[in-house]
Amino acid sequence: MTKRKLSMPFWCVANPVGDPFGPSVMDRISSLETCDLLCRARAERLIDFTAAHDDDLVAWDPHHLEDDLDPASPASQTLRALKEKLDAAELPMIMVTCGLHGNPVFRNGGLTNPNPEIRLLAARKVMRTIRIGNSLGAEYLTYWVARDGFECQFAVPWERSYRYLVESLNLAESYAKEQNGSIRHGTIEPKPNEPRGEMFLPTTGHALGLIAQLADPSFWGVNPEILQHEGMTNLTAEVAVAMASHAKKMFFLHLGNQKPGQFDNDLPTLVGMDGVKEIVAVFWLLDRMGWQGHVEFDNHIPRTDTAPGKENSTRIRMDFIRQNVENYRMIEKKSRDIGADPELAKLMAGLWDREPALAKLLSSGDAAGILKAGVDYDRVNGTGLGIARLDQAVTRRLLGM
Ligand code: GLO
Ligand code: MG
Repeated sequence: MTKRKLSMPFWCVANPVGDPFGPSVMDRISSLETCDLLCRARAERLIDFTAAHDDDLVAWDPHHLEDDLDPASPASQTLRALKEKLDAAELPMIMVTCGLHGNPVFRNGGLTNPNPEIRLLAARKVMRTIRIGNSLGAEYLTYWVARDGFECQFAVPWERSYRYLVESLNLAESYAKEQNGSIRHGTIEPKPNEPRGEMFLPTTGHALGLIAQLADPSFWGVNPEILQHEGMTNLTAEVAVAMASHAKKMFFLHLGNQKPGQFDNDLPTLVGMDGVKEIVAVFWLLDRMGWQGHVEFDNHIPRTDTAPGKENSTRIRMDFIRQNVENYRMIEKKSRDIGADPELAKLMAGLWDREPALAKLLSSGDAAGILKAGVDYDRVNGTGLGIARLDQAVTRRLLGM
């Protein structure tokens, strides 16, 4: 099986890592400096792609909403310099996403903001992001639900909010097609809460449900963020990725680590209290399902591991990229070893591959045949399954024993 392709976004590497209780520790770096670090990671063959918010690349000036169309603007100049660096390093920008969470004007939402003036600003910012993405060769436009949400339920025009979401995503899709550039698909990234108390697309299931209401569902897919976003409300990543991948809607995924039920931990891959078994299971099942997409890291350096100063700024950030990749490759190896293990395969077959003729009959939908088939209820009901033995055998391999 080939190694999965990996993407490291600008925002993860540039993040100077503050939290709501304390300021950033790391020195801030510019988009061109971030690009240099990513190009180094490409030269070391760590990553295959990168991704960015519009804001990670160039500042947004609400008084010049189409500054990217002026070749002499600072934004255009920076974008050209970034493109040169990425091209020289052979590092494709695979995804762009519009930051609708940072600028304070979007504090009550972007696409669903009840104020049409702010929705107009959001629409123009998304359109500019599409043009920026095309200029850099991006394939995907991602919509993360961000501040489209609420804290007070009576402050939401419920009969309009999902319409606003549908209209805005339809506009993004039709504008992307009209531009006829490199962006060919959109993805929706759900999240239950943070930065808002509640968000309009809390889970992968909600995002898939919304896609069915859009003008061109074939344009849209999802990029669940695991283990973080589903895990924050104690849902399991396995279910999210299996359902999205079964629907052929999981174009890529976001990866990091999370203790279930907590705030958005955004810990690097495999780092932290929990999640080893779950994440190995995710990639084991995605291999079983034949999922072909790429993995994009979405996490940040733990604040404990940051330090100020120029030399730290480069070394710690490069180490962060390396650790994410090394840890992902550990998961990839372990999940594939588990998938290829003959003893486990036998235990699984014992659970799944009983009565093949009957399984075939049920799949056929042949109602008359199904009505005629017999089952020995007492025998079936009188047999325990031994699932704990299978689980123990997996755990033994995870612990390397
Ligand atoms: C935050 C999200 C965020 C998005 C990014 C891309 O919780 O994971 O990082 O992935 O804005 O749209
Ligand atoms: Mg994410």
